[in-house]
Amino acid sequence: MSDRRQFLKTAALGAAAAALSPVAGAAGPAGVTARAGASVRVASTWDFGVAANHAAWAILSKGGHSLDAVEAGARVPEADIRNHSVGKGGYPDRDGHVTLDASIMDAEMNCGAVACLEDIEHPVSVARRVMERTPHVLLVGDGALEFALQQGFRKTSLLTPAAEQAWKEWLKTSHYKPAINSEVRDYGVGVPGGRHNHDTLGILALDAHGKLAGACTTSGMAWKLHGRVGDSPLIGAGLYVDGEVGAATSTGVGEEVIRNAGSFLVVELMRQGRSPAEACKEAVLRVLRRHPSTTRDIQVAFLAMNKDGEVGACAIQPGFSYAVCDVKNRSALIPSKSVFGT
Ligand code: SD4
Repeated sequence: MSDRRQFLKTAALGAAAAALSPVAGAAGPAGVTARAGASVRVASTWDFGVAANHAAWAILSKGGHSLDAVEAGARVPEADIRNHSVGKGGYPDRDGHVTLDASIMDAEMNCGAVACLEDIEHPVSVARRVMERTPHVLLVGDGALEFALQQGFRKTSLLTPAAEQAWKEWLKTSHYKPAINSEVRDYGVGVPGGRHNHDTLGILALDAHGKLAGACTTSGMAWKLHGRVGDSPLIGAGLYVDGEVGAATSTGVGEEVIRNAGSFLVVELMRQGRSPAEACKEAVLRVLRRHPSTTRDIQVAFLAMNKDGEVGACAIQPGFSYAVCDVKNRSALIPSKSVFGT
């Protein structure tokens, strides 16, 4: 834990300046020249976003497309069984089912999503197939599974022994109590505390062709009611991309993001001239203002990137961090500003 804190601190010091502003006339990676004023860059939510960014950067750095990059990035935590909030290894719902939500969107309003998908390890890739191979945007439950199998995805059990054990522990009390920033305490440190809530990988990228894309993937809230769908697969809530303006994604308690159309709001605020950080802050304040008594004790955070590659974020509570990767710094992990804290 202390190593992680130290890393976060030093990475932030070294990276903040480079990562947060666009590089004027940036030379793109691998000989591809980026649009003047734009920065080829990928940003992801939470500390597990660092590894996701590396996978995305492997594509962006060769001049590849942002849509491929965000899909590749999202697949990293989806396959990591130590991560109990995304993909395989995610904590199940109240009935013991691991149900996954994911979405993907490009700069031209093409988008696809799946919700409450079971037995498929990479929901983000199914979401992309929905986008590219159907006339629809969102498939749910059994229909999404049937579609995934038709598309050649293989069925696999998502409930790992560790997640099953945690669920059985929870069943002893069956007391659902969301905890703030559970992954900060839970992920990678083997401490069972904080497992009563979940979070999400949201990833945004700008490629050397000047194109934005985003993806969002999660196993949703632990111990949720079967069939509960959060913000992550809902275009405009957990993810929104407008190639003329910017992209946004969210993490935290999805219900609050849905009722405020959070990611759409962040993009619209950027359209009105706000920076990514300002837009995220205003969206967080909107969540807080609407329901002050219920939202002050939960976590909701937004991460945004504008069309020039400038990145910003804001959260209700301290503890949210986001990872930024670009040509200058591949592993920056930046503590987000928050309303109740730094
Ligand atoms: C959701 N935002 O499903 C996602 C992840 C989560 O608490 O559960 N956050 O609401």
